[in-house]
Order: sequence, then C-alpha cells, then structure tokens
Amino acid sequence: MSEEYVPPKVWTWDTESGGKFASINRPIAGPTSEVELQVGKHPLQLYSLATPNGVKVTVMLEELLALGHAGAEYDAWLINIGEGDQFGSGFVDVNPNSKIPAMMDHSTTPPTRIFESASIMLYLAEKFGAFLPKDPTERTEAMSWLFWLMGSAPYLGGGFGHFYAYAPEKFEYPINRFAMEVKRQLDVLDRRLGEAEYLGGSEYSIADMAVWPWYGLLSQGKIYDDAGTFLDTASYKNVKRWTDQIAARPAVIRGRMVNRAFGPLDEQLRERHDASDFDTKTQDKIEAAES
Ligand SMILES: N[C@@H](CCC(=O)N[C@@H](CS)C(=O)NCC(=O)O)C(=O)O
Repeated sequence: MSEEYVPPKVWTWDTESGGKFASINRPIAGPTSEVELQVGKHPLQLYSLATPNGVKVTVMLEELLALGHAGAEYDAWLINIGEGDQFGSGFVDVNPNSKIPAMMDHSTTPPTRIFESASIMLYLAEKFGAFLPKDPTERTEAMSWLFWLMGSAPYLGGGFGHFYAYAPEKFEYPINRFAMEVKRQLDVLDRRLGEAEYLGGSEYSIADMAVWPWYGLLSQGKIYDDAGTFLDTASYKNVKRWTDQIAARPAVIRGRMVNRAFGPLDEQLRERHDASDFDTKTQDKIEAAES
C-alpha cells in the first residue's frame, strides 16, 4: 500500500473517499431535497433499481404474478442512486435508510411502507401465502438462509465488490480479506446445494430469490467485472447447477429487466407499469421509436 494512514483522534468529513460511489456517500441520514414520489394505478408501488438488492423484489413480484396472484400487479419506478434519488424527501419517507428497494402497499388503510429487501419479501410471502414452505422445518430452513443472505451479502457487495471493482485503487489487503470470505460463503452455499435442491429444501422459496441475485449472478460472471474468474466460481458445481436452474425461470428473466438502466438495451425495462411493458417498453424499443 502507498502511504501509511494514521487515523485522527476524531473522524471528520472533509474529503471524498474516492471510488465509483464517492459522490453519493455521506455520513448523515435524511433527505437532501423535496421530491414527491410518483404513484401509479396498482396497490403495490415499488421504488427501486436493478442492483442485486432490487432484483430480489422484482423477481418475487414476477414470480407471484406467474403463479396467478393478480393482486401482485405493481408499478416499478426507477430510483437512480448514482444521481441521489434515494435522498429525495418522498423516498426517505418510505425508506429512512435511503436505499433501494422500497415499497408502498396502498391496499391497506393507512398505506403500508416496507423497506429492507428481506422485509419486503417476507411481507409479500405472507400477504400472498406463497414462496415460504408450509412445512415448519423447511420454512425455518428457508428463513435461516434468507437471514444468512442479509448478513453475508454485505461482505460480497460492500466488501469484496467495493474493493475489487469500485475503490479508487486496487488495495491488496481488503481484496484478499474479502475474497477469502466470499469464497468461504460460496463453499457454504455449495455444500448446502449439494444436499438439497433449493436452499430451504425441496421448494423454491424467497431464500433462493434473495440469494440468487448476489451469488448466482456472481457465479455467472455478471457482477463485478471478471470476479467470477478471480474467485473461480466455476469450481462451485452445486452453486452453478442451482444458478442455471433459477436463471432459466421466465419470472427471473423478467424480474432482472425491471428498473434496469444499464446493460443491453433489450434487457432494460426502466419502469414497469403493466405486464405488456415487457413487449413494448424495453429501452431498445423506446429508443427506436424516438429516432
Ligand atoms: N440491506 C438493504 C441494502 C440495500 C442497499 O444497499 N441498496 C443499495 C443499492 S444495492 C443502495 O440503494 N445504495 C444507495 C446508497 O447507499 O446511497 C436491503 O437489502 O434492502
């Protein structure tokens, strides 16, 4: 590492930390501007972006619709975190933590706000009675893996991903530390998926929907540049089997497209207000119509 850093006695916010998201990082909570959120025609209003945390919820909503739960129809509004949309007053009213995904359910009186992806998934699983096994042992196992994900993914995203892909320089110490931890986590998943088809057991559940957008996309080499090669994800065979199985589900393919504002244009449905939007409002079609 370059120069040795000696922490001051009291930390102060006087410089940007550098790196890809430096301009949106700040040490205080609360809104920075007055911005009302838009509300569409469906009871469920989602405010999100297709990062792995956002994709968990759009996959779940598309899975619920695929299962015939018409009440899961939703409007998905794009929150561009790179531009600071998460600090608008309307968004902060829904999620005081200023992070996507955030959801409002207008079918209740008063409307219910839900933030934290796992809380949103549990809310939807309970509301529709779906994707949480009825068998108490499998249900508990699914919940354990859901909470495992919430504790583990920050080491993959905020730890490994940050230092491998986003930090202003490649620092060996944190990359080593978090690569070691993420490989251990992949081994944990690999062993579990060697003994059961899904994380909860025999049923596809919210545990799989939560874990897949992180460790499945990592296994497919779709997040953090070439991290799949760096971490040798191909060697985790059971994770790969499970990843490919889930990736082929039509609801997962649709869910990954919602609120996506990066990647191939035909895979970007920046806002979703109707099931037909997948056929007519992807970004390639919008841009073709404008030109
Ligand atoms: N534990 C939260 C994490 C959400 C989260 O970290 N969201 C990121 C995008 S993946 C975000 O909105 N970041 C914006 C910011 O930090 O300002 C959840 O699962 O909902």
